[in-house]
Amino acid sequence: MTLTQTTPSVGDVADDDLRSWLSDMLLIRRFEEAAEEASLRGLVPGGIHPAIGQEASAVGVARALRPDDIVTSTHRSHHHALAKGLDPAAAMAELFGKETGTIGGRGGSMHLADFDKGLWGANAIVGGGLGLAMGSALGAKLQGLPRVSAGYFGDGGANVGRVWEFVNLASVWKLPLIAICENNLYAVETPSATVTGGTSVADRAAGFGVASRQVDGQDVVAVYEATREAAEAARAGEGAQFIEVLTYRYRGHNAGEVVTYRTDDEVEQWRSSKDPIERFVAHLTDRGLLSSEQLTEIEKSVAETVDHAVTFAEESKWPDPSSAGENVSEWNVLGWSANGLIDNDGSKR
Ligand SMILES: Cc1ncc(C[n+]2csc(CCOP(=O)(O)OP(=O)(O)O)c2C)c(N)n1
Ligand SMILES: [Mg+2]
Repeated sequence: MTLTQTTPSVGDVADDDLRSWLSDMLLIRRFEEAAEEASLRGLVPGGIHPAIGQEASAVGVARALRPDDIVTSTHRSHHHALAKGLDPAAAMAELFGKETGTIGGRGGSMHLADFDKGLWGANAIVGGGLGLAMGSALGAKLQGLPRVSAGYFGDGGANVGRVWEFVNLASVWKLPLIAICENNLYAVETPSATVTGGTSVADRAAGFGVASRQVDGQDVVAVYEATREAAEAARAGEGAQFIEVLTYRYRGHNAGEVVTYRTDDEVEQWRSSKDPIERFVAHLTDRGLLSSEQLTEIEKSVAETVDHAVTFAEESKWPDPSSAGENVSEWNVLGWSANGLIDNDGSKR
């Protein structure tokens, strides 16, 4: 297990691309703020889990992957989705449950997906998304496809058994899987330190025989470098990879949560000393790659995109209730029995 803490160089990334990383992180922050406001106004059925503070974890990973690589996400999904290239207006409309959403308003915040963009779904089952990524990695290996699959889960996910079943088999079968633990220190109101044995999640993963790294998740460049190294190894047939991303969510578990389990000082400490956007702005500015005019331009463009996304979502129509059964199952079955499938008319298959 290696710890990447300092900001390494990204010499081979074009200056424009680096500025677009910043643009993506700002887009995520403004999108989340707007989604949170909409949620508190009652416009988002089911509520949301904002990822404000975790922007670098999404952008550093997505930018180190190829567009046709696969990402699977968690209940806290908006940052992963936007970083993977989902259209912000369609993503916002999905949160609002509208027919113009990425999956027609049927899934909402915890089921954002766009197969064309390589987002094989957010997943509300803690630890479940990693299983989808593992299946995608197995498929790629069986079909001889060059893609890698990255599956996110949280520090809470790191304490459920299924996560380690996925990591173990991906290790044994040498699958092109990158398992990414987004350790934001809390699972709802439970501090990770009070329920997590061992020295670190990354060390725990190393015990399964996968190459494992722990990275400063508030440093987009460090996240990018760790993911690039993992993706190269996985693509080269070296087998499953693991990254523990050390990060922090500024908001409560879900929008509107009354936070009683940590202090305002703790949040302020992270925000004032480690904010991923402020750090990257400083990094680009110090290297002479970002002027204040360019930053203003990026902020303006992001604000327009998010304003448009909210207006689009609000003005879009609800899905037609009569279409509720479409795309649900090609078998149109009512359920399973011990003897096989049961059709809607009650007959067995
Ligand atoms: C199998 C399962 N158990 C419990 C829950 C309820 N639940 C939703 S989010 C969550 C905590 C997840 O914490 P973590 O994995 O650290 O992710 P974070 O919310 O910090 O991003 C829990 C227990 C669930 N969705 N699925
Ligand atoms: Mg957590």
